[in-house]
Amino acid sequence: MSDRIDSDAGREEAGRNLPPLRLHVPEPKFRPGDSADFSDFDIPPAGAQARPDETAQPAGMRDLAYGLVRVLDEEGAAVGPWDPKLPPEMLLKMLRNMALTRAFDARMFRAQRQGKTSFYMKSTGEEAVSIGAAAALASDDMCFPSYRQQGILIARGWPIVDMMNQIYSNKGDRLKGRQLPIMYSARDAGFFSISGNLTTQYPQAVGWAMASAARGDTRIAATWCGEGSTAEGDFHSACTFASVYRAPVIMNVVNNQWAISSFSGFAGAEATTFAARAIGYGIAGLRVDGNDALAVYAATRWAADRARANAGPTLIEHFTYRVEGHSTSDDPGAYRSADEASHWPLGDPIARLRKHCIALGIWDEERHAAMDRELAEMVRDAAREAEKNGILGHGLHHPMESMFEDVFEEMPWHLREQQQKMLDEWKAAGL
Ligand SMILES: Cc1ncc(C[n+]2csc(CCOP(=O)(O)OP(=O)(O)O)c2C)c(N)n1
Ligand SMILES: [Mg+2]
Repeated sequence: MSDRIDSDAGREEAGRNLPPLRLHVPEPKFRPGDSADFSDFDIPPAGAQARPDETAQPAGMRDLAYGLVRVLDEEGAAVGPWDPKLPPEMLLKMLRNMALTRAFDARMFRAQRQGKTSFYMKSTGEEAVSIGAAAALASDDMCFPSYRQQGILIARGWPIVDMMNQIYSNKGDRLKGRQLPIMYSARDAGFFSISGNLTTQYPQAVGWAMASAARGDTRIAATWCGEGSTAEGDFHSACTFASVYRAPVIMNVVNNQWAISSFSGFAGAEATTFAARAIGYGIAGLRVDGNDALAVYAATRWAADRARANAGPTLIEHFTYRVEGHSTSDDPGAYRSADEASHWPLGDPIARLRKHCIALGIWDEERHAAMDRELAEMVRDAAREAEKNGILGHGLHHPMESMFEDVFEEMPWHLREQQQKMLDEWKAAGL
């Protein structure tokens, strides 16, 4: 009792000379009108990071959570211990899948502007994150993506017409217009239904991975969220479960610097890296150049091998940049410098892999230009095909009354009543 009185008195005494408490409110370095300058970024040269054994203890690899695993150097050469030494056909496949993802994004963005769909989200500048990972995972590993990993579906050969049908919410949409455009779900592609509620996929992925291990299966799970989403509680509970049970899961944080209009500082980037979140949980943490498809591949492969060896989960931060707006509903010109994308020091992921392929003598500018033309035509043809099934506002959607179906095996009386009421009201309104 007397101790408490003493310490209270001491605080009152000291308080007279203390400055008022205040909060630190992060502020991005550049705002509209500023010219962006990233010259103070600490970017280690390609090949500089050590590559520990896949089964190494997390405590021995802390540096990797603060560095940047990079394979492609400025000249387009693949260097250092993380070079995955991929065969030419695989490099070209990854290059093509990244270019296809970009062509798909361009077409669907335009479709939204033309009023054919209500919503779209591009992944421009972040294509290496999903394409590099998809190439490194086994085709039956289970993916729990966020809304910016459409590249995984593309890399797994999912029909782009099917993706477009979902975006158009038309009669060809397997999800019957019940999901926001781009919130795909493709069980056969090992692509879990995307949820708009940020980071819910994290505990789901860890739970799936735990179930896979509990059954003695060999498949692992991988999940993705944005850097802003790491502020969600779900991120942290997922890390705890993954760490405790050494779940066979890869947890990817795509640090594209922005969470709609909030810069990464609001999720903690001023204090430390996102990969360093792993350290507190005793999880292996890798920080990777997310615009280097080979680094993404190598890190994912390392983490997948680790998970398959029962050596535990890995948290990978992909350091990248969101080149376009958050979604078609966003105007980044209102909150960030227009300069940022062009000054981004880690370049463009497609241009970097193209340069590598050209340096290897397996590719050239002419073939690349021809491929871009071919992919644009392919995407245009697919869009025409999908549009035959309907576009926004043209009535070619699943019957409205079907919205009451598929929740219960047998529709309960109150839903049947509501369904009938809706149909009666429409009839009365002459619809
Ligand atoms: C639980 C929850 N909170 C807020 C939102 C609104 N919201 C949608 S996307 C987004 C930003 C997410 O940013 P980040 O995690 O960095 O991913 P990015 O969009 O950059 O890929 C926010 C705040 C939401 N969908 N769900
Ligand atoms: Mg982000």
